[in-house]
Amino acid sequence: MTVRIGLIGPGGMGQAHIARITNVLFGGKVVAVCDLDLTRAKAVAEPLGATVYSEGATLIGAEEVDAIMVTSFGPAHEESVLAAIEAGKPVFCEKPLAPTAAACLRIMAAEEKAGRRLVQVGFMRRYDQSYRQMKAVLDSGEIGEPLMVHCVHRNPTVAQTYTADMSINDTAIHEVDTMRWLLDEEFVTARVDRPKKTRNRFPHLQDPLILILESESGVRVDDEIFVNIQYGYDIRCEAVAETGTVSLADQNKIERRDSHGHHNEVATSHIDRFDGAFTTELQSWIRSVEIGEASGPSSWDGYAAAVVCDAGVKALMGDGGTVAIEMIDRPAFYSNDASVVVG
Ligand code: ISE
Repeated sequence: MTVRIGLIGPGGMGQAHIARITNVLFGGKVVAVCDLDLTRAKAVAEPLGATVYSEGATLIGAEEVDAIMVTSFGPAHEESVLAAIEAGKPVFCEKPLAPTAAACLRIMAAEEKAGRRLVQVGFMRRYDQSYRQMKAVLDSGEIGEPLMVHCVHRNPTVAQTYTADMSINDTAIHEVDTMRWLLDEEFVTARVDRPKKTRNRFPHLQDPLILILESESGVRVDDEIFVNIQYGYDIRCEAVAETGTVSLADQNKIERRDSHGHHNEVATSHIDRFDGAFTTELQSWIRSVEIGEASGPSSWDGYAAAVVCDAGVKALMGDGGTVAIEMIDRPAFYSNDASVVVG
């Protein structure tokens, strides 16, 4: 069976997903594309022979579409995801599931009413080989209990439209999800430290910043977010446990030695750095649609990340104090969420 996919919002991420589905993955085909900008929708759809839609609801209802991908602007996600659930169609939604916890709760309520999991959220780091190996080491217990995790998330630069809160709810949200998954527990407090600001790029940003999270059992996670570091896309993570540490190894693809010295390549973007993770993530989603069994990050994960990010944004905008994170108990409907990769 070929899963016939309708994609809403063919911006940079959407186009990268389309290229991957078309050129790399098996079992899926993009048959419909929707964008308010019809010129862009046509430019993306034509080479695929896909149908162009200007209304998300019409694409979602189309008989030719089996499953939906939502890669539009975050605030537009809720409407599309709710419509897909209403139509009983599986939906892959890029992060964030929705920008507020309240919107994520509405999605969870709709999915629960539908009676089966239909939503997978695009937290691709769970599919990254190195993070998966880190998790296997921690889960084995061989280096004891994790006590601290030091994370670094650096982007070369961001657009002028990137607002101050996005350092948390668009960028740090990846560590929020990955750390919940890695440690298998929730966070209870958030705090933000504000180092000296870079002179590069925008005064409206606190760049860099350090988000500090504490988990239920007291594990301390610090996350350096620096979105205008200039030199490349650099992701680091070290977990410190009772009798050892485990960290992401350098992701460089080549090492060069010459008369100028010893150089490594640095990734340039998330699409580059997480290439393998995106491939596994989307292949896994297509497979889950084929077999009718949703897996991977769920609406609950989307909600939990949104709650932590809301607290992080409050801490960033506040006076430097610690903000309590309060979330609902995990509903039984989501208790069997597997962090497994299908296929
Ligand atoms: C972007 O939306 C992503 O998802 C990237 O992974 C992240 O590094 C970047 O900061 C975000 O803006």
